[in-house]
Formats: sequence, structure tokens, C-alpha cells
Amino acid sequence: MILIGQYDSPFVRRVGIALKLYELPFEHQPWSTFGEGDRIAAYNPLRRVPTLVLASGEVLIESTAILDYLDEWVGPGKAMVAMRGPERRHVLKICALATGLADKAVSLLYEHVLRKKKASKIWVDRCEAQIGGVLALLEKERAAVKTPYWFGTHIGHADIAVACVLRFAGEAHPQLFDTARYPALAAHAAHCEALPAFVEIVQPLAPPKG
Ligand SMILES: N[C@@H](CCC(=O)N[C@@H](CS)C(=O)NCC(=O)O)C(=O)O
Repeated sequence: MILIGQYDSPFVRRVGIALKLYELPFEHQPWSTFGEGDRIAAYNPLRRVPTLVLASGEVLIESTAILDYLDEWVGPGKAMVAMRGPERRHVLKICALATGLADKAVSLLYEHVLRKKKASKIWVDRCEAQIGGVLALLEKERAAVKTPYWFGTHIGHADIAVACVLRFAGEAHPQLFDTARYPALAAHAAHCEALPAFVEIVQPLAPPKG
């Protein structure tokens, strides 16, 4: 299995950490979406990461679909999400909020670094409002949970997705992720970042050059 993409992407990192925690061996190709787009295009015409190439040659795209495949592979006893029911829906909602936040944080970064003229105020304001709104909701939800992880004593996809996007948001937009405003999220991130898989699967942000 080959995981394509750099770990400064919250989406790629999330998949890399899941692969580690599931103890699934994989090769990592840290190709840059902009600098090495042609290489990625040979596997994924969207030129996006993560892209996962299976041993059979089949190519999986989209982090959610990739994790769905990995969950199916490891099975219900090990998968980091319930297979059905209300808890599954809740986990998937936290993951959707975290990955939606990641989408907006990535868009906002591209807007700032790639646009030659002044960034669009309408777009920047919208992204910032979406990011702030999701951070506030996640903070409220995490503060209400007293267990070490979001859904109990074992790490799950919601924990990983949130921790990965918090790191990205903190590096890409430090002014939008003031840890004093989000103490429960900051504590959650610190707890996850201390785990061996998070320490191993990490890369400081290297934004595309405009
Ligand atoms: N919905 C996708 C989002 C992945 C994504 O936005 N990846 C970024 C890197 S952080 C990317 O490939 N950017 C290049 C592009 O969108 O053209 C997923 O969950 O995998």
C-alpha cells in the first residue's frame, strides 16, 4: 500500500495515523500537491491528497472513503468507529465538522498564499466565520466530555480528525486558533499529539508558494 501526500495536510496525516494505529504496513510518498502534481495525477486526476494505492493497484481517493476501507479491513473489533447506530452517527458528525473545518482552513491558506492580487474579503470573511463557528461548537462538545477521548477510553476517528485539523489551523492561521479561547480543544490536541503515532506522523506546514 502506498500513501501519497505530505503529513502537513490534516487529511493525509489523519489517514497516516490511522494506518499506524491499525498496524497496517504502508509506503509513504510525500509528493507535494503543487510541486509534484503530475506524479499525483498518474494515480488521481484530481491531483489531491491523500491518495492510497492498494497492493492490487486499485486507487482510493478522499480521506473518508480511505478510512472506510481501512475500517472494513481491520473489522468491527478494531475499527475506530462503531459500525452502526447513534454513536457512529455522532462520530461521523464530529469528523465531518473537523474535515469541513480543514477544508475551510486549507481554502483560506490557498487564498492568502496563491492569490496574486489582494485576497477576496467576502471569501476570507466567510471562511473565518465557518472556522470560528466550528471551533466554538467543537469546544463546547469536547468540554462536555470527561473521558480521555471523545467517545470513551479508546482513541477514535473523531479524536484524530480533530487533533489533525487543530494542528493545521494553529500553524496556518494562528490568529484564528487562540488556545486560550478553546481550552478543551487545546487539551485534546496536546493529549493526542503526545501519542507515539502522532509524534511519528507529522510534518511542519510547508504552504504552496504563490
Ligand atoms: N475532501 C478531501 C480533501 C483533501 C484535500 O483538500 N487535500 C489538499 C491537501 S491538504 C489537496 O489535495 N489540495 C490540492 C487541491 O485541492 O487541489 C479529502 O478528504 O481527502
